[in-house]
Amino acid sequence: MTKDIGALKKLATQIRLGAVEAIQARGFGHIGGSLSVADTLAVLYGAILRVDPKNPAWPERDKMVCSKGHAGPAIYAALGLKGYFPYEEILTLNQPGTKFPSHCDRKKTPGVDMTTGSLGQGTSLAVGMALGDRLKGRDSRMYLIVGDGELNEGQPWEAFMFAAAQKLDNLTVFIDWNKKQLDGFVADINHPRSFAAKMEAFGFHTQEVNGNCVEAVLDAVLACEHVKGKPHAIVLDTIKGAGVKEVEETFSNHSMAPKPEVIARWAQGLRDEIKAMEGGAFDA
Ligand SMILES: Cc1ncc(C[n+]2csc(CCOP(=O)(O)OP(=O)(O)O)c2C)c(N)n1
Ligand SMILES: [Mg+2]
Repeated sequence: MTKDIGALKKLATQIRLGAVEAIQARGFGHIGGSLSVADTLAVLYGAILRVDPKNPAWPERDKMVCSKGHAGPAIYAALGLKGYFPYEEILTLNQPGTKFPSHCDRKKTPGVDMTTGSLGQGTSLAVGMALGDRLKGRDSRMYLIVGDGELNEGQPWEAFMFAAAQKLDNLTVFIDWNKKQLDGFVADINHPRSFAAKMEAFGFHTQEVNGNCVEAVLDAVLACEHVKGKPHAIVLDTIKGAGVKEVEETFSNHSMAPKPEVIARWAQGLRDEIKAMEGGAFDA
């Protein structure tokens, strides 16, 4: 665990590389929404989560639910780097018999706390898990990641209202505001207006930060520790595809099947970036 910003930046790039390599091995995958959350995953797995990779089911652990379950490739990279399983296994992404399906599955992957993929549902599950931890008297925190397009669904808003009514201050919701969903811009499909204003109105302690800056995300997560009696919302202002310029600049970057030589170039670019960085969250 580290609060060293350089180490967390490196970890975020390693997570990006893992997601890209896993998708490269399969030939296609959900690249845009995997890359946009890499910085948040680096902060969580590098600096925040009290977890034990040798004992993934430790009841007192902090939990992480990625309700936008299609970001599996980034989650698997983070878990592999954290030591839940040999990192190279993520290269079996979405192959028959794999432990790493395209969407997160808690019965298949050590370290995945909840099965997700049917958008909206992970929110209620995470809120229920956070309430369960409180009822059991556990000192565990729940970190929930939702997509901005996912918030087209009604279910998250029921869950958020309930979380605030229950004063679930052990819950932090990240909204990955990457401005795009599967088939276009969120603002063109079902304009959400301000997520921050909505979460505030729902009774959340709310912050909006640059979600592709590990320092900003870390500060926001740490600030939550000082606010009691309310659940927390962190709106992550991100870029879909963040960290791989050609993906950022591709309009349809939700799921991509790049030519082998193209994705090999993206992976090499990330490897070069990592090589140029000092230290690392898990190198210490
Ligand atoms: C209930 C449900 N409807 C539709 C889908 C298909 N689907 C998968 S990802 C996606 C778009 C999600 O957009 P967003 O939440 O913004 O994700 P991100 O931009 O982070 O990839 C859709 C419609 C689904 N998985 N679940
Ligand atoms: Mg989105």
